[in-house]
Amino acid sequence: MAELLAMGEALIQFNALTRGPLRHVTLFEKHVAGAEANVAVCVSRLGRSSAFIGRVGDDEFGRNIEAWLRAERVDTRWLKTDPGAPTGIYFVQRGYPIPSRSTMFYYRRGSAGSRLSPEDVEEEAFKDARILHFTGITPALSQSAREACLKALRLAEKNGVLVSIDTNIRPVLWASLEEAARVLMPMIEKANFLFTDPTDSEILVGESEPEKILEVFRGLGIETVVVKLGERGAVASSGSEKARAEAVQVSVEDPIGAGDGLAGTFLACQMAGRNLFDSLRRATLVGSLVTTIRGDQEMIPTLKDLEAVYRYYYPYP
Ligand code: KDG
Repeated sequence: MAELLAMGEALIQFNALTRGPLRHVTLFEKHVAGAEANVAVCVSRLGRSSAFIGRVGDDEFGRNIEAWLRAERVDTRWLKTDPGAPTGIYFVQRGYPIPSRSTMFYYRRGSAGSRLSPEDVEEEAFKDARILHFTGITPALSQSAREACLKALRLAEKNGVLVSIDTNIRPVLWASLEEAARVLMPMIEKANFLFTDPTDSEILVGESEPEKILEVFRGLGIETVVVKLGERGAVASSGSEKARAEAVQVSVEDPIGAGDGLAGTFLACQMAGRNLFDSLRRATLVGSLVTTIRGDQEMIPTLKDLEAVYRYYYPYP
């Protein structure tokens, strides 16, 4: 049985091979992505076990996702094939209009993944799990996906499974930012691990200053809060400890997926018993590595390679 249950929509990403506005791009590269799938793969590559709860279409992209997750040793027994809708896809535009940023264009409305529903969330999955993880994307997919999240939270509580939420607010998936806050806050209050950033925190609690963000969410009773700060690294607070980690300087090809690499690495390190600082520094490092190539998952290291790259950047204990 899996230690980490990730629940959400796995997608096929078409990443522009050249930078600039998509209307001038002729070649795209295909990747498996989706925030929660990224975390499931990350945790598995770092030597912990993970499973993915979700739906894909009965089509080539659905088969691509399932085969990829299996190859990454992610347990797919809870990944359903839905013949009634296609697998969701999206395109990545790189370096335009902001040179160091990417933009996502979704083609996923009514997708199989968005039809996730409470019946897909089975109690058996929670029996031996340690952490349930989803992001603010999953409850934004549809009413049934939102209900699936609520059921998962109930089952996590009943079975003593910790809850990890990454706020990941994707404004185009919500009717309004107020709706995002109204739906997400009651879920976030049940989290044991929270990953967020200044933009999302401003929407959720009206705070964008990292120390204040830690204070506000810790004040809601969340044990461990991590604030992702992009090129500035990350800060975290847990119990009576606080930690800060700088991002390492790398050449950015595509920053999408960095936050999932960070969250997955942090959770894998915590499951391995690492302390807050060691977990945060490795997590921030993987976040930086993910930005160096196209695709969300390909640069996530194995445990052995993580330690090698860690020693390279931090040679002195
Ligand atoms: O965090 C990266 C994800 O945003 C990307 O893979 C696509 O899951 C995705 C989404 O819904 O935005």
